[in-house]
Amino acid sequence: MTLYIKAGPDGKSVGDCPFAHYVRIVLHEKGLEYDVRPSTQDTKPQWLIDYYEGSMPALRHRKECYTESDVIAQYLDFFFQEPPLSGKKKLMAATQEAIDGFFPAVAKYLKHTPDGDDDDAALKQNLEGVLGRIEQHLSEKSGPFLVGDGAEFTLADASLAPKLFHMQVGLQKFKDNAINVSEQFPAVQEYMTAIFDRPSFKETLYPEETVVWGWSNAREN
Ligand SMILES: N[C@@H](CCC(=O)N[C@@H](CS)C(=O)NCC(=O)O)C(=O)O
Repeated sequence: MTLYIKAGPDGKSVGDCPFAHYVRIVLHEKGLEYDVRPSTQDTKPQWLIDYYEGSMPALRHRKECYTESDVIAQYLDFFFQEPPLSGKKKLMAATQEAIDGFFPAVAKYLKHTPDGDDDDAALKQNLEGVLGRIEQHLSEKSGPFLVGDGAEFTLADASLAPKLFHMQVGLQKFKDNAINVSEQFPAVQEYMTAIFDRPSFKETLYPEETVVWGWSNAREN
């Protein structure tokens, strides 16, 4: 299997894409071997541009290629069943509802400049609203994870963890920690501490500077 993902600042290292990180966590959880090919606009393969609009992450497996992180993750979970990472449909849907809109809220807030103006305050409030929903959802669990009673790690955790990491780095670097996650959202903080320590997360992680590089570029545009 070969995974094409956004490259970092040198054009060769693993880039700052939380969707690619999600897929890599799934590959790692399942103990699968794969080649990772960080790619730029100039180095991504022509077939990927011609047939898949250059979309990344893109997973090539045998003759097939899949794009969209959720599609890739579900394909991997279907094709390589151990350990199963899809919770019960109804429970997954309840979690999805709780985390819905999280990354768009993070992205809008981190991208916004100037930091601290009125629009910035509204975007911060919007993110706090979503975090409140996740806080409530996590508070109802007895186990550490997102779905059902929180006992099992699922695709929802693999997806959310990289996005929380972007939020943590971005809040610190660009927003002077205007949201104090540990005080305002203690269950989210506890979740972040636990999930960031999971081997599949740590072993597929890229440096914080890469996250800062990515958002700095986004903030210039
Ligand atoms: N909805 C897509 C989003 C993927 C995405 O936004 N990828 C970006 C980085 S986060 C990317 O690879 N950009 C570089 C490129 O397309 O060349 C997914 O879930 O896979």
